[in-house]
Amino acid sequence: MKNFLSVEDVKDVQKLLKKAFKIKKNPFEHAHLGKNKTIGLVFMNPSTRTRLSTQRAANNLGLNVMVMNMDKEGWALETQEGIVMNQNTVEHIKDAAAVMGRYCEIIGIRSFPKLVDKQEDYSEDFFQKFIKYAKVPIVSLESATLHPLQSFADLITIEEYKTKERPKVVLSWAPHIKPLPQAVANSFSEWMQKADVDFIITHPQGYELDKKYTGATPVIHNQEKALKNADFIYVKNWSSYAEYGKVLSLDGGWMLTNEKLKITNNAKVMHCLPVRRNIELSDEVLDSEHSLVVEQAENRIYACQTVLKEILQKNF
Ligand code: SN0
Repeated sequence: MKNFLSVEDVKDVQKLLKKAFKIKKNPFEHAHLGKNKTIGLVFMNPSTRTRLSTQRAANNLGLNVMVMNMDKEGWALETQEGIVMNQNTVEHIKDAAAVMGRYCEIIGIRSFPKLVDKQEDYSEDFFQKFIKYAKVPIVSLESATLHPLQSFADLITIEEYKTKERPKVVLSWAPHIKPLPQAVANSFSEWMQKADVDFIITHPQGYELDKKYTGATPVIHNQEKALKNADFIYVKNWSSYAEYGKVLSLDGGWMLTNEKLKITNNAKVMHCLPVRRNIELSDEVLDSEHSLVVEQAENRIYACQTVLKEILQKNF
């Protein structure tokens, strides 16, 4: 693996999954692989699970970790080419990325979309420039459009908890008070299409995701119909892609409740966290046996460790 930005960077998802289970069973098998090597984690936005699980994964491989909260402690970065920097940005990404590439063997980056200009966000300009100038492998810690380490952890979790060969997995939109990225939903859709599952998406009209990521996945606007016989329900809010970055619905009827779980196949409920309780998901579901949110979060370590190990071993 040169970079890990999307499921497209993975040659064989099933093989990678097997490697993740091996690592989970024996997390310190490669404790010296990262000796004398350093991973830098660059955050342009907040993070809890991604930050901690990546540090833990790196530690398990013997890597040194440097964390840069660029949004709070770094110089404001300019991304435009040829610009006269007489405004608020202090340093050009080409200079900052080039320097970080000399300090680190691997760099992880989190950079959310601004949710104003679709073209700008979906071009992944920030990541592309970092790759170009840092010249070391780049791992996405959530980009404007995708969150592959989350999706890989989600796949590991589904594999662990499935009770049949080919479970039904439903991505169900949930309400939220503010506009959120489409990244988690885009990414989950990409990974589910490479998994041995029956995958469908349910959301209100106007919340269609970019077809580039959902492909031929069926979309049902009636949530109740979609949830019928579901084995896994992945709950997530995202803002509109068509009316870019807008909140089109605040309909509380889309929140998952125990009542709605009755029509499922005793479904397990997933969410990447952080979750707005009693807006996206009810307490009764989150605090019940149905919830897998903590298990998912734990698997973030093994998803990340598998990817870092592959990069260190130059296995891609
Ligand atoms: C991010 C998102 O992409 O939806 C990160 C998820 C891993 N979530 C948020 O920004 C939640 C913010 C909030 O106010 O609830």
